[in-house]
Amino acid sequence: LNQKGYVVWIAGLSGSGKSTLACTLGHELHSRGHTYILDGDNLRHGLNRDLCFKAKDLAKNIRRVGEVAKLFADAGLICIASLISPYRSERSACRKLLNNSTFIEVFLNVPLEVCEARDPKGLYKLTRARKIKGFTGIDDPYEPPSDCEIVIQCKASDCATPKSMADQVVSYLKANGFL
Ligand code: GGZ
Repeated sequence: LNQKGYVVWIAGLSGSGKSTLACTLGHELHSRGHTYILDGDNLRHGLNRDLCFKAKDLAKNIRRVGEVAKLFADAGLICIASLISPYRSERSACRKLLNNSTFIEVFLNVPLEVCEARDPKGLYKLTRARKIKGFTGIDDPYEPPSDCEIVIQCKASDCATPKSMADQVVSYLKANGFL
C-alpha cells in the first residue's frame, strides 16, 4: 500500500448534513483507498464521552478528533472527520497538526433556518423551548471558516444532493493530486 494519508474535515452546524456527506463521500472514496470516518457525534459515545458542550470541552473535542485524524493520516488512510467544530482557532490548530498540506477543510454552509427546519433529532426545538442551553448556532457561537478549501453552499430552496456534494469534494481531491 502506497497511499498518502490525509484528512477531509467537514464542518458545519448541527443538521447541516455532515454525517450524510461523510458517509456518501466514504462510499465514493472506498474503492480508491482505505478510508475511515470520524464522526463527532459517534465519538461522543466513546472516546469523547467525558465531554459536554461547554466551550472548554468543545475545544477539547475538536483537538482530540484532530489528533486521532492525524494518526489515521499517518497510517496512510483517507480520514473523513465530520463534526460541528465551531471554533476557528481549534480548526486551524488541527490544520497545523496536519502540516496544512494534508488537511482539506470542507464548510457545509447550510443556513441556520434550514438546519432548524430539518431538526432531525428535535434538538433545535428543545433549545427553543429552553430545555437545552448552549446549542451551537442558537445561543452558542459558530465561527464559519474563512480559509477553507471547499465551501458547499446550500440555500433554503436549493440544496445539492449528498451525491453531488461528495462529487464536489472528489473533484477537488482529483484536481489537487489527492486522488
Ligand atoms: C451542539 C449538540 C448539543 C449542543 C447535543 N450543541 O447534529 P447532531 O446533534 O446529531 O450532532 C451534534 C452533536 C455534536 O457533536 P460534535 O462532536 O459534532 O460537535 S462539536 O464539534 O461542536 O463538539 C448535535 C448534538 O451532539 N448536540 N447538544 N449543545 N450540538
